[in-house]
Amino acid sequence: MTSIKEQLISLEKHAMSDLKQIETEQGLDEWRINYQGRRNGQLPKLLEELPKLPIEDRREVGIAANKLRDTLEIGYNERLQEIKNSELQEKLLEETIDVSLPGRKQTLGKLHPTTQTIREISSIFVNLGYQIVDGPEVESDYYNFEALNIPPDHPARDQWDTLWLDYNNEEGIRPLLLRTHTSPMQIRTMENQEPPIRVIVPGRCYRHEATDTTHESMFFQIEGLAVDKGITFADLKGTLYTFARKLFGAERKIRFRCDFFPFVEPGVDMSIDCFSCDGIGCRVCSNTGWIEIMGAGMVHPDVLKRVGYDPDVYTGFAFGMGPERISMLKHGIDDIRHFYTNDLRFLEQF
Ligand code: YSA
Repeated sequence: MTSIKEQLISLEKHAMSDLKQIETEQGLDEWRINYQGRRNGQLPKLLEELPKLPIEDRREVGIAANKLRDTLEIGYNERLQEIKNSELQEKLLEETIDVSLPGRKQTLGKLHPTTQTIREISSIFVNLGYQIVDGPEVESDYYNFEALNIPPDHPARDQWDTLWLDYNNEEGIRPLLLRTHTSPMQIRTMENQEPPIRVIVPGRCYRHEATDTTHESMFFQIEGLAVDKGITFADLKGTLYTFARKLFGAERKIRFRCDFFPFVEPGVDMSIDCFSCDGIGCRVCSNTGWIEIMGAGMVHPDVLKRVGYDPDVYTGFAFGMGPERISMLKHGIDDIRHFYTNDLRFLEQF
């Protein structure tokens, strides 16, 4: 039978070899209970044999047993520290940031193509001395039609299919509508200031349209108005020539043809020679060689009178264009509905 001393040596060997295999704090606690646990721990169990030894051996075995207890305790603490360190190491590794990875790309927003066109057009007029003004989208019948020489039942109202508002006007306020064009701002501007006037009015308009490739029920217009002493049709032509060449290129030819708008006299539509085919005729210009870009004219004397200006003293010109249509021409966009369907494949191209 092996002596207690030999058993202590063997116990130490096993305990220390087991200790090396332990990877967790829980495993370490189990190890401690196995070797040192008060009730069934291997060391206390072995020491139960101590009183049975001859008296002269007890002291020596007692010293060896105490030494082993210290060894196990030191081993336990060292291993605990190692485990804690390796857990920390793992945690640090988990939290490590790989600075060699490329940064996350920030997607920058862009201006909507209509806004880009409006800004481009506006800046040309601002450089010509025009101010940008804003006006209400909900208008009265008076400003949208009557003040512009379009009384009720005038056939010209048909051109502007109107969205009327269901508005209960107890005080007899004139009926409200969504403005069909930006021209009402001609009246509002003239009512509020004295000449000289040079303004442009970019803004939303609404028409009860069946939408198609060139018509939307909500679209933008840019109105222009210049009123002063001695303004003539030559000023209108010069201004609009300058604008069209700045926007479409210095080599563009310009054509004016008579057109009818009740609030101007004379009225014109302005076209540029097709920049796609240089006037030969192609799909962009419907084989005419010309592209119509706006309506314009000399402000009608009755309109001037209505806002309190003397038409014998003051004259002026006005114009109105659709920025989406201009954008379509510039970029070869074949359907106006692309502008407002929020399709990123379209929007990201601008
Ligand atoms: C004319 C003479 C002036 O002295 C001043 C302004 C004007 C323009 C006038 N108020 C007007 O609204 N004319 S318009 O009905 O021909 O529209 C002008 C432009 O708005 C068109 O050339 C087109 O570019 C755009 N537009 C009209 N209806 C549209 C539209 N764009 C998209 N969808 C629609 N439904």
